[in-house]
Amino acid sequence: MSERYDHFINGRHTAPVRGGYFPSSNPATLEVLYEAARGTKEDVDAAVEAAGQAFDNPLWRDLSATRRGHLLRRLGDLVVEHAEELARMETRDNGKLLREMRAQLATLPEYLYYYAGLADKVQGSQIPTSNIQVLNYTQREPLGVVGAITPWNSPLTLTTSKLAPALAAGNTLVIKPSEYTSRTVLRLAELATEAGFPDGVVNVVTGYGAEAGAPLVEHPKLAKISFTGSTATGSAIASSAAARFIGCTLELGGKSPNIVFEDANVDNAAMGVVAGIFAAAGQTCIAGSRVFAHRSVYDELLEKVADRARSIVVGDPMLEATELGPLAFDAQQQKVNSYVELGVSEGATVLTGGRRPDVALPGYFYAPTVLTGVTNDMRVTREEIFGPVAAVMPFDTEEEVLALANDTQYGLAAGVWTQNLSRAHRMARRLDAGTIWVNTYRAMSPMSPRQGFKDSGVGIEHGLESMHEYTRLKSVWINTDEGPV
Ligand code: TXE
Repeated sequence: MSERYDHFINGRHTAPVRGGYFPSSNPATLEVLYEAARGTKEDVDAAVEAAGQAFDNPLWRDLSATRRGHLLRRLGDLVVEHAEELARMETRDNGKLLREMRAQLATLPEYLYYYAGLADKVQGSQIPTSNIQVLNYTQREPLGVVGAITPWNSPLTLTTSKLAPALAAGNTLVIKPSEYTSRTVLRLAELATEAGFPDGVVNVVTGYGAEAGAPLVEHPKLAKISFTGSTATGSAIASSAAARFIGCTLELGGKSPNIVFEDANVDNAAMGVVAGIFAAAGQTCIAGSRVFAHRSVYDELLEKVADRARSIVVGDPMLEATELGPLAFDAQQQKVNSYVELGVSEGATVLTGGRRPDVALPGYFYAPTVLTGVTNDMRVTREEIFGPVAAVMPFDTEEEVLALANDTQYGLAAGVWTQNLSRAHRMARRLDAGTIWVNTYRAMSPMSPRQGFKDSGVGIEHGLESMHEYTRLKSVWINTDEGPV
């Protein structure tokens, strides 16, 4: 009998009102790991109610911002203390490499410490209006109950990117993690209680998108929704939020270009291309899935990337030697495979990969795949595959590659490999994406704001700017004179 986990509402493990549970399994071994509560509207109502009461509770409402920061710092310390436990838990849940998870757990506390430090530095200002008798100042206030809906590819990091600024700003939270990865987010909520956050400040309702996510988005008492996931679901959430005039922050899909110029260090670029697309088995929103190589270095780059792709050790994500784990679930494997087949039917050539590799474990493994003979107008270069599939295309001029790189519905990130400083700046200016990397890929910090352009998102995550996403601005006018003004 596998373990069973309830919702976490008002500081307590809470059984689902309708009594349902659903299984969650290990994508490497296919064994059922645990059952999680199958949340419904009734559970969401209870969680939002608890979060609403916690928001009005003087224990939280009147806590100084400095003290809120202190609680976040304690949560960061607890994450450090439980790092190995959390890393193993998440690897079992979504198949991410244990060593990748250990690296994530090394930086995760930084998010909590960073926003802990910002908590008491978000302030308003005094405005020098033309009427000197009137004092006008602004203040930033928390919004209220924030809903956070998060995906399965990096549950802890992507949830913390929302939780840390939302709590630092004084809000309360109801989190709906992905149905594929409930466990670590539940554990994070337990640790928040252990850190001293009052009951009801952090709540988690587990379950499916339509059954638990949708009622959360539609809840009339929700002040804001923050979502990371697919562009299709994000669009539905944005419509619902807009209809009720509540704010939403959306971090959505991508089809990021990774561009290698003729003046690049090709060895470094090849490593950057490999890390860009094969890290986390390509299941990252920032995956560099469209690789553009200048025709003069195209063959050399392709050979280096394909050689490395063939040598990548695919297998058990728990093992130190493994370089690529499984895809996170069945539908992901089917999706990746059907995109590769579609590419071939559109005229692409599979240079390497394109199949399940020989791995003793029964899980959803997929070999690192390189497609050539593709053009920027095929579905494999336009739609997010979300798997270890790189489409490599040659180009001749800077103008041409700029046009190709920007010719996409997405605008999350872009990589540029060049040793020409002017070109680096020119590309950074003209690429239509929220994050630009030059001679590196994937660099990230809680301090550095990230915005998805075009269909890749709305609003900003990370950095000081993200704090503002979780506050509202009030303007106060006070007559400082005895008489009327
Ligand atoms: O996404 P969903 P899925 C992309 C990626 C992937 C595809 C499908 O291409 O292959 O999306 O993944 C909740 N109301 N990304 O199906 O549906 C759901 O329960 C409210 C890119 O997992 O967007 C989960 O918690 N919530 C991405 C979360 O939304 C709903 C990361 C994400 O699920 C809902 C993940 C609804 N109607 C997938 N329907 C990235 N940007 O990194 C679903 N959910």
